[in-house]
Amino acid sequence: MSDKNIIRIGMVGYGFMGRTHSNAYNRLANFFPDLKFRPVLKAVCARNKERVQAFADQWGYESIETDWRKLIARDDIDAIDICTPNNMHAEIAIAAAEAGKMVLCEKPLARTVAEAQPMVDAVEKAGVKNTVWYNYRRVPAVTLAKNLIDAGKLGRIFHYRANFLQDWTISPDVPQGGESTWRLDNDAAGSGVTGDLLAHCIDTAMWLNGGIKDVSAVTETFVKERVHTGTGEVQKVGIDDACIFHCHFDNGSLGVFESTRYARGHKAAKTFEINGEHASIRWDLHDLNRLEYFDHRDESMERGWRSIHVTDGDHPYMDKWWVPGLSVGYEHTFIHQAADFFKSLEDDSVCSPTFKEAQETQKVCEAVLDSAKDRQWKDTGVNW
Ligand code: SOE
Repeated sequence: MSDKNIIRIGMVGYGFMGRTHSNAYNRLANFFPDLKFRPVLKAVCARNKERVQAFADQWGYESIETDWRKLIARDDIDAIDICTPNNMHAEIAIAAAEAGKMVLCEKPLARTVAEAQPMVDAVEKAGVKNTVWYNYRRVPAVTLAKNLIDAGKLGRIFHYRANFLQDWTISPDVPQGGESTWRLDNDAAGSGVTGDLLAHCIDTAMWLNGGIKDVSAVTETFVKERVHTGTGEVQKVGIDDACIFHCHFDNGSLGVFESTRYARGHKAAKTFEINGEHASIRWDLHDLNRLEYFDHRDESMERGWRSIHVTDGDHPYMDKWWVPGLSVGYEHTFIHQAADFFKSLEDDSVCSPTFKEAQETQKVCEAVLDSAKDRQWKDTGVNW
């Protein structure tokens, strides 16, 4: 393989998402051998030299940087992958695009719509490939749901229901700020469950069921004060701990969404159910290889919920993995997104969601937070 088929990755950040993305790059050539381009883990960047070196050694990065500007300035880097807390996304993405690098950004794109705008402008002006890691689209069963909907199997859609429930912030002793708890710090994250968890549900929902037109939401912050890891001070909590909203989709269907980090017993209960005129589908992250499907057109004696184990070779992405009946997991969703990104380089297509598409999700998140604050319905302004 010639050098021009190598995409040299420079990653910023090395937390949980840094691991998922690094794993995806490492697995890609083994499982998607037909791709023309392949990644090389050129450098990883974070402030703490010892820790970033340990990460580089563990995941196979050739070098490290402790200043992301130096990483971007390197001429042996083709693509910048951003795995930092949300408040760093914009500055890094804009600088990377201006330097002519491709940009892959962990979700959510930014903290606000306004912060996302110059990011969209920068990648579009530079004409660089870009994508946002909304990985759950790439669960084979979720992609199968998309294929069934697009094939018209459900008919007119009436209802869309989605949840993303966790329970890891119930204790008031969980601090905010810092490396592992920045998601609780409004300055770093931009919001709580809305930007972190509902953003996933909204991205999946609009991909499956089209644009969300308007929303009415409630949010709650159950723990009002927490210690900040960095300063040691007790601070007011600015994030939403829980959020529930309902909405109208452009296609006339109604949506109900709930997310919380206070649902004791739930670690990552991400689910959706869609009810159409002819058929319904539902999916649950805890059983991610399964898509449940009910078709009213079946013979009445046989009619009922079918449980499709999405592991056949002709199911989305599954020809790349094992043999029928053997499952894939969470990490594969990132490998699939990396594969789709590398494919988009080959055929000069886009790898959805692009920055521009992810900004539409940002619009819904913002309308949700505004609605909860003002206790009013809000138009999202989404253009899907
Ligand atoms: C939060 O706990 C979190 O890690 C999110 O940040 C991820 O995006 C989600 O996929 C799993 O939960």
